Amino acid sequence: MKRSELLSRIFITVAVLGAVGAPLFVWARTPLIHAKVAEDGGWNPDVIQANAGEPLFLKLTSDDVVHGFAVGQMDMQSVDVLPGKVSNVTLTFDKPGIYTFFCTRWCGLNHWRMRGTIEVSGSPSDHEPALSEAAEPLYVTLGLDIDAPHDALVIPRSQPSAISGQQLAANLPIDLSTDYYRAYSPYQVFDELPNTSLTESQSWDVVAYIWQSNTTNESLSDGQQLYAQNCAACHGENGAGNGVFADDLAASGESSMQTMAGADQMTMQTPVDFTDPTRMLGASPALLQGKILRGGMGTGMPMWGSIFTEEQIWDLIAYLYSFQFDYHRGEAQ
Ligand code: HEC
Ligand SMILES: [Cu+2]
Repeated sequence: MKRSELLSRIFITVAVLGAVGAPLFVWARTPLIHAKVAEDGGWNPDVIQANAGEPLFLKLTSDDVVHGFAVGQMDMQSVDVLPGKVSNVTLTFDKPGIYTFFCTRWCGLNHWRMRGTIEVSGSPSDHEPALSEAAEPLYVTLGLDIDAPHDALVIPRSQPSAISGQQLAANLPIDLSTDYYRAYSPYQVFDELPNTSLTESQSWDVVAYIWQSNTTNESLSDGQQLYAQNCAACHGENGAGNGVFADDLAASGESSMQTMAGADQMTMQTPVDFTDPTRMLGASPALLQGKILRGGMGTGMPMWGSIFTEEQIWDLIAYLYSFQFDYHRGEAQ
């Protein structure tokens, strides 16, 4: 056998071994990610590197209670992370960017703080825009101060009915467009309705109809699901601000929550009561979107901008208004 032949044979063997071995090697090298409740440190490690277009292998285990794992703004099934077991996850990211991974099980008062990031480096060849280069949020475009009080000065005496509003609106020059709906609070719309012979309660019915026109059944039920999973523990199953964690949240005081930069001036608050018409009818969809995207910056309201897609946030908002308006979904449609 000629020397060069031998060399190339060895080379091929190594290459073949390499092809088979590399994934195994990567697998064995994949560090175990440990989950613990936020008070004990949350995810460790909490920053993970990946490359766009290449599979990322993750191994997850819990050191205390049952947690869950999902990545924000990605269409993925959440994975249970159990004590004493290892869950395997393989993810592939199309777009470079900073992704947020988060716990999906209510593991305690600070559950929502269990977040980490996946830094996905991109190949410049694909012309996909990187993640989180989303357009400027609407509240910024509109110049809204989302921290200012926004009480409605007039509230309806009974729950406004979209169905009766629909009949009343038939001959009115009203704007049903999404742009209009998103930019104004129900109270502002009520206040600006064209001067007619409508009574106050009829005017509110027309407002309810405008809101219903911008709400689909699908959006409502998606919003309801997201709400039950992510918001009810603080804001309450029925939106009344009395979730199982509401009292603990207030009692937990400032120290544990105020870790975000710039949060010093803010104080802990009780979760907003979405059934309160003064507050909710004075809030535009744009304002609610801003709050949900950005969070309260130290008030106890988490930020969700890196978790939900824009559509999911609009679904949540549609659902929040359903605590105010009578849509009579089943009967009307
Ligand atoms: C850990 C508790 C907690 C969770 C979970 C939580 N919130 Fe809140 N939320 C609060 C607190 C406290 C406030 C009041 C302080 C503030 O407005 O910043 C608040 C305020 C808000 C407001 C502001 C309303 C207004 O009139 O200004 C909106 C909107 C809101 N939450 C939506 C949500 C949605 C949607 C979810 C789920 C995706 C959610 N919240 C989950 C605690 C929570
Ligand atoms: Cu958890």
